[in-house]
Amino acid sequence: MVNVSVTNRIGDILAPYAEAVNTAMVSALCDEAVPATLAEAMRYACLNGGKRLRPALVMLAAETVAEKEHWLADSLGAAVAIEMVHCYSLVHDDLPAMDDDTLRRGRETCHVKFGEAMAILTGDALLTRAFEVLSGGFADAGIAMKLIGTLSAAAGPIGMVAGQVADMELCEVPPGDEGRRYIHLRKTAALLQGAVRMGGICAAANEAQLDALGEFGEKIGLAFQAADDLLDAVGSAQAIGKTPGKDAQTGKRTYAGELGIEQTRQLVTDLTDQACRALETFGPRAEKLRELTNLLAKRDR
Ligand code: GRG
Repeated sequence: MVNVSVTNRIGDILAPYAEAVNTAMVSALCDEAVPATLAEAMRYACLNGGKRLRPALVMLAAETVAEKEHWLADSLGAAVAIEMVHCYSLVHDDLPAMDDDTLRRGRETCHVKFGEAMAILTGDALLTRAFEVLSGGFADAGIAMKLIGTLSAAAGPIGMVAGQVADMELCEVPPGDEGRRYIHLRKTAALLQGAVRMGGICAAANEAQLDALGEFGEKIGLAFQAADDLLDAVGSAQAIGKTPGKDAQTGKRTYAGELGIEQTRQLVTDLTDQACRALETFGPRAEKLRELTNLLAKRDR
């Protein structure tokens, strides 16, 4: 059953960030020099109802570090860039050679709509444009460099790509808790952790603040994945906008599959508490981030 009040409240918190990011993405994806079909496929992959969680985390983290009227504008380039990377990862993850899925965000996956070659190139184009946005989007070149370093580490061969390689059993992964943690820290948590660290960088956070955000990002990332596993195990295609039960069918190393539903629910609660504790150093300024974290533990999409 859909938990309307949780979904609505998450929507209320994310809405102003999502709106700003959607508008900025439309202009970042509107470039007459890009071949028409590629441009259409890039827009299809990005402007299609994602929650915009990662960009919201960038901007919420910036607000958590320091009070300033214009954080939304000052961290927007970082927010757009990380959402482009996320959208690329979804397009590539859905490909026949990877998860081979036909449904994403409630509609046909990019390769079903545009063909496999165009979907591969769409992912390539989104990934590279993300770094173009970062390199040109900040008056302070030092901040741009730190953002580029953080996003490439989170998304690349020690981050999300490593997680995907492990998830697809293309490298050796230890059995049990250790292996599962290895996969999910990289496949999912790395980008969420990258998001909050990028927000901290935009707000000129000090090392201790970046560490606290990093700890928060790791815990929320693992909680998010465990909650996603629960949705895959018990959710409906209509609610989650993708094919449910896929993980079990394909023998994926999921929390729900390996720990069972009840233990996974408890894990989501524990990781959510740990994430909120990591924010203590920010006091009341972290309230919105804490509320979102608690709501995400109960999400149903
Ligand atoms: C192809 C390098 C490469 C990596 C793919 C993102 C990913 C790694 C795989 C997708 C499958 C999956 C379940 C990943 C875990 C991360 C996750 C829960 C993604 C979905 O994120 P949401 O719920 O999606 O924020 P929306 O559509 O709302 O943006």
